[in-house]
Amino acid sequence: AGTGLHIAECQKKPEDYQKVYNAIATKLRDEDEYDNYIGYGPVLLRLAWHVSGTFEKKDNSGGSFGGTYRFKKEMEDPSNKGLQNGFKFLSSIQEQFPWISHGDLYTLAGVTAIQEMQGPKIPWRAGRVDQTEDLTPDNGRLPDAKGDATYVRNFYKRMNFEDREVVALLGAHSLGKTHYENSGFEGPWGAATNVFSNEYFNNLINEKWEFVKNEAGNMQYNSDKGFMMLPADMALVQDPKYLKIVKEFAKDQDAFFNEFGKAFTKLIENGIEFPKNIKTTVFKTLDEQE
Ligand code: ZEM
Repeated sequence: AGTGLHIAECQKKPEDYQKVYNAIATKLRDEDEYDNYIGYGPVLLRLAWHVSGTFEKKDNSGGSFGGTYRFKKEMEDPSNKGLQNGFKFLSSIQEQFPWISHGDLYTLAGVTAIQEMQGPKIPWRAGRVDQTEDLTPDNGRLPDAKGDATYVRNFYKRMNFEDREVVALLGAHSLGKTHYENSGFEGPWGAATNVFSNEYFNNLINEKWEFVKNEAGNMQYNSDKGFMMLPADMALVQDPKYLKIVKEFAKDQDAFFNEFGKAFTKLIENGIEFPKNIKTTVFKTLDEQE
């Protein structure tokens, strides 16, 4: 069902959102033992991507605006397995700042995670408005890890992304790991699982990959250093147009950070119209405030 125009509304000031940022960032530091000391950064980033990645441009349904992840159907989407940990992490933040909408909270948490893991600055705008449960998108809108290059390219057309943006967004896979219990895949993509970098692109082209059946019966690429790639990751080296961009980002971290920042902002704002009175906020990291 079409859901019409999504126009952002916002009464708060940038300082109010910086307070939310700081509360999330402080909790990230305090609860650093999560997932064998990876911390909550990666799972919060994945949550922000999945609440946004349901967007369908044809009828402007899904996406981050309505905060519908909080409803059972979306939270229990098999594609969202494991993200409940991010949701639980945010429940105390939601209690502390009851005025923030769910869509604003999820996307702001993703921005906080990226910046606190030393990633690029992500300009952020407030004003998403909670929608009712009937507007929760159906399951099945998030991408399949088994997809090839044609699948990945086609998938991201639904959200208006082109090759360079897609390759940049997938660079987030240098963070965190896959877990059997969530996705049927296992292992990290690289060594630095909670520091934002272009390691993913270097590993894609430099590691020796072997395509093997894992213990859950799924095919994944493993390297002798203990890293992994999903079939959808390997699509980026199998397709010549993607490969060219992978090579560029492997050499040039600034180019990657720059493209990732733009693409991520687009991802979390897809389908939303922001009136002129809503200012863009660039948050200070905790380090910058010390
Ligand atoms: Zn992911 N992703 N992703 N991704 N992702 C996983 C984990 C993480 C795909 C995918 O199948 C999977 C983007 C795009 C795509 C992150 C960020 C972003 C996992 C493992 C899978 C299977 C889940 C598990 O087992 O816990 C596919 C097919 C994608 C596109 C084609 C984009 C875009 C992202 C952000 C911009 C992150 C940070 C993780 C790690 C989560 C964690 O808990 O460690």
